[in-house]
Amino acid sequence: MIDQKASRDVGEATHLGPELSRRNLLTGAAAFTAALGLPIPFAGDLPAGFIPVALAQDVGTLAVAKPGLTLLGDRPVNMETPPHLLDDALTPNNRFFVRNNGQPPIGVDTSDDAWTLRIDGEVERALELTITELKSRFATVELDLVVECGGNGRAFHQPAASGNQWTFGAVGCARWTGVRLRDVLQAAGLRDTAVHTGHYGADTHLSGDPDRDAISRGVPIEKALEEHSIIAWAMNGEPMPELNGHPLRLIIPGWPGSCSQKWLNRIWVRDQVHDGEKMLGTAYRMPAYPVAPGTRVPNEDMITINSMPIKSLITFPETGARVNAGEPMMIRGSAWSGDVAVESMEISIDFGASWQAVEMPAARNRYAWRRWQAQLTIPERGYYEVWARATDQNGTSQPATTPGWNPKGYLNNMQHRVAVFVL
Ligand SMILES: Nc1nc2c(c(=O)[nH]1)N[C@H]1C(S)=C(S)[C@@H](COP(=O)(O)O)O[C@H]1N2
Ligand SMILES: [Mo]
Repeated sequence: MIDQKASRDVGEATHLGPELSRRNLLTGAAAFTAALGLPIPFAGDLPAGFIPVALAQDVGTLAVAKPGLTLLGDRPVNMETPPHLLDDALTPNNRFFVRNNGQPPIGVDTSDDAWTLRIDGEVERALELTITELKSRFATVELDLVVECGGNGRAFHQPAASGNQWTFGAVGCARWTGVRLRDVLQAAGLRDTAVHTGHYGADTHLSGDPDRDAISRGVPIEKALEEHSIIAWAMNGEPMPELNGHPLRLIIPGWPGSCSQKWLNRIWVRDQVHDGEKMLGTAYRMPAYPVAPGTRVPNEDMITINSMPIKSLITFPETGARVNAGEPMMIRGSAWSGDVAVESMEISIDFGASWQAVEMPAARNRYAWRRWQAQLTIPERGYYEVWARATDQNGTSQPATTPGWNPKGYLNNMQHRVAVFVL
């Protein structure tokens, strides 16, 4: 199931070979269990120094917990979902991509009474809430929300941009259960000076230095108060996978996934734009003006990404599909966007020369992706491509190829194409 090239890259990237690199990552039965996604009934009998063979073999570590995902790296763990595995209205937990900047917390008590979230800074009264208190003090909401990494599509930037070489699959849509962030902020009482949030999680910096954060981003207070910004403890009706932030995370939909802090344990309400890890420099920032590919852009000309662009995927069929001429075939996919909602969806089978609108029912709530489908019959034998393009309510559509090169390769919302062999 695991992409062989991805597995090889893991070894190369760490210069240790798969076994050693995995040993760095995984220590103790709890970590093995998290990686495997299953309990190990005989864990106590596993000799010291042994790692489960399922993790030692040349399959991606942790990909055991998420079969079929492409492992981009294992320290930190990053894995994306091939588009054809995103063919559900709600992305199953074991198919939801993983983007880690540091090492997930291990050996920490994540029970509802033990885990705490602190709200402090520009508030009338700082709060320290357990998950039990979050659940009892605030109204529970259940929302279908997309999380997409700002670097999704980076792999297609030329010259190459450094960072994980995401293709199309650093995105998913799940049903999240939690409370509105605004309810919690209002319980703490926002002062007039509150302008921005700063998010903190329990994962650790790759260097092991406890004084450094793996990532600490934030959003303007208006976005934090938006009714779809939530603090979630469950994903598709189940506890979140460890890798996706168990036991508590933010979901700030429509904005880069990096705003949606995992393993959330503190929100610092700030009187200035948050300056935490990966808020400044080139991180999640774009040049303020279009630049020629490869240009060095001074830091003062970089602006932080907020709303994500209009985008869509073809999730069925898988690229390379074979069909018989004259036989009807289904085409399906998803469309989503940031703060400007999705308006319409079209597909093309003539390399973009002409487009036909497809059926796309409304989603359950704003910031969910919208599933679309069409039936196609291609009469003549040959090589075809299905191209898909979504348009938002401002009339902005997806470009045919990678738009606006930028130093870190963000915001690539080019059209998705799949190959279809008509026989
Ligand atoms: N604590 C913490 N939160 C985090 C991250 C992280 O490394 N640590 N990565 C962020 C980034 S860059 C993205 S794109 C999303 C990915 O969420 P997922 O791994 O559940 O798909 O989590 C965000 N939240
Ligand atoms: Mo990200």
